[in-house]
Amino acid sequence: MNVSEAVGRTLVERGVRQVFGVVGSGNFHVTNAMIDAGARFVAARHEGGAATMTDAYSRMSGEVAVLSVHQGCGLTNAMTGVTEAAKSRTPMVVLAAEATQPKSNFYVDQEMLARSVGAVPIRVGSAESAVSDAAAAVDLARRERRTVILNLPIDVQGDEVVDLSVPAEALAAEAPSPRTEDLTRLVEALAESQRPVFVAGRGSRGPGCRQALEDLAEATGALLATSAVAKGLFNGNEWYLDVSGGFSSPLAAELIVGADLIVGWGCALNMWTMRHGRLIGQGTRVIQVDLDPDAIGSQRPMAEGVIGDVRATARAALDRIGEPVPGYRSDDIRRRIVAEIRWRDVPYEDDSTGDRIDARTLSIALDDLLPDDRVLSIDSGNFMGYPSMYLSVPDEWGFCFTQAYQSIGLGLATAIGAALARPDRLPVAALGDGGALMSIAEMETVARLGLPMVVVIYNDEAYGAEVHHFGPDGHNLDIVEFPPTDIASIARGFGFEAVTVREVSDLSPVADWVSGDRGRPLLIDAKVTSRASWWLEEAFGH
Ligand SMILES: Cc1ncc(C[n+]2csc(CCOP(=O)(O)OP(=O)(O)O)c2C)c(N)n1
Repeated sequence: MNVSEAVGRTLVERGVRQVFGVVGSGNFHVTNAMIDAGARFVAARHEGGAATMTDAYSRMSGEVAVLSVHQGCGLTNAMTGVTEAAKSRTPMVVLAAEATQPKSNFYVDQEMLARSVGAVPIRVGSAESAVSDAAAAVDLARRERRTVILNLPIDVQGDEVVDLSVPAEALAAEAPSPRTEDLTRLVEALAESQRPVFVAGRGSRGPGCRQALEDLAEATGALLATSAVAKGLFNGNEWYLDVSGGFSSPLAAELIVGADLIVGWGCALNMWTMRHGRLIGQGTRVIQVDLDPDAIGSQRPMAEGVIGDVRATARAALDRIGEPVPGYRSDDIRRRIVAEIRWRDVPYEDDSTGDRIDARTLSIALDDLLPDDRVLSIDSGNFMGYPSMYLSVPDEWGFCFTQAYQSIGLGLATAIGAALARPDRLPVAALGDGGALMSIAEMETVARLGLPMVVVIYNDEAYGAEVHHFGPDGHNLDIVEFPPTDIASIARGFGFEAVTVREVSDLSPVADWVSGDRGRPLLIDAKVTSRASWWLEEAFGH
């Protein structure tokens, strides 16, 4: 067996079941070796798409997936998606063929590329180390939640591997228990607080975290919220305020600002989640519980830290808490949450024109039409809050938010990866026309895979975020506005069913599609009215 075959086989033996990629000469054999060993391969039409599919699949399945790319240009094409994954600490492996001779056309310094975006480079050094290098890439990704780039030099790929025995897996160290003094500080703060709010982030998506946090919140009278990436985590809990941040409904924002203690659980409490700090009231104490010491205070300098695993820390705190107290929970607040917490219950002035539909009205209508058991993926842009706020999701595995790099164009590939990770749910992709056209090649992938996906385009025929950023200052907007594009016709060309929507009544084919066999994906080209969204206004200039 040669190095390519041994590396492919080892990755699968280490637990990889899903590979995405674009195949060229340098990754042909290794990809086939993975398929021969039992992995499923999905060909994307652009490495950027493949990278984000791998990221979304890993996030929504909890497995380490692999992205397979050609040397040099295959990897550079993938780098935006790889950067998003690395910033999000997505455990995945980028299997990159590598030209090591600088005179090769395909040569770039792939190790430096990896480091520049926060991914971890590993190189398959020789035939002797090939198996252990491949195993180490999966172990590191899983153990430390890192995006690993496994470089596979062309000049070692054909060498004979003699010893195929795979080393034992280096297991993750036990999650650290919080230090006694930190735990005491947390417990005392909870005991002193009259109005605690828990904000759960990415680090709370793990097994048992929800229950541990709900139990502690119950005992301390805390209200519950999440960052956007953990949206849905506390669904069904009557004290869940939904997302903290730009997407917070007015009631959620009011109650978070009114807290006297905010505890971030595996949550950086960044500018989005805390609206640049405006969701933190005067004198509110802020505590962050996080495995990563570097996360403490990185976004909120005044935050106190507890280094520890979310579940273990919440459980340990509960053991020390005395009698349950009502805290922030009252009948009045319960009634208000029922009546006001959902965005669709917040009154708004519908600015639909008959020719164009208000994005809020569109989103509410879709929320009613589409089955609840869905996995929703969101691209970036001015529109992004509407699907995030008005379309409900069943739980934290029903919302895939690849926004750590704030790149447009990742939403469609996100939806493909999420769809494959959660085949039991209806995949929904919500995109702007700009992000959709940037990534449109992957519509072929959706159709080829026969995914029963709904793709919704919030089409304002512009880079709306830029229009609303620069428009108010009177700048010439020609460079960010576009003539109409008939995206429904383009989608039909790829094999979608498609509908153009200008008013709610145009959505009736969506109901037919939902009740039909969903044999082909559905694209909704919604011509929306456009207004500056407050969640982006907050970010302008950053
Ligand atoms: C890769 C990338 N290029 C450029 C930008 C800057 N940018 C942010 S939003 C946006 C416009 C997005 O347009 P669209 O997808 O139509 O959504 P809209 O803002 O109109 O709702 C652009 C160009 C970016 N974030 N990412």
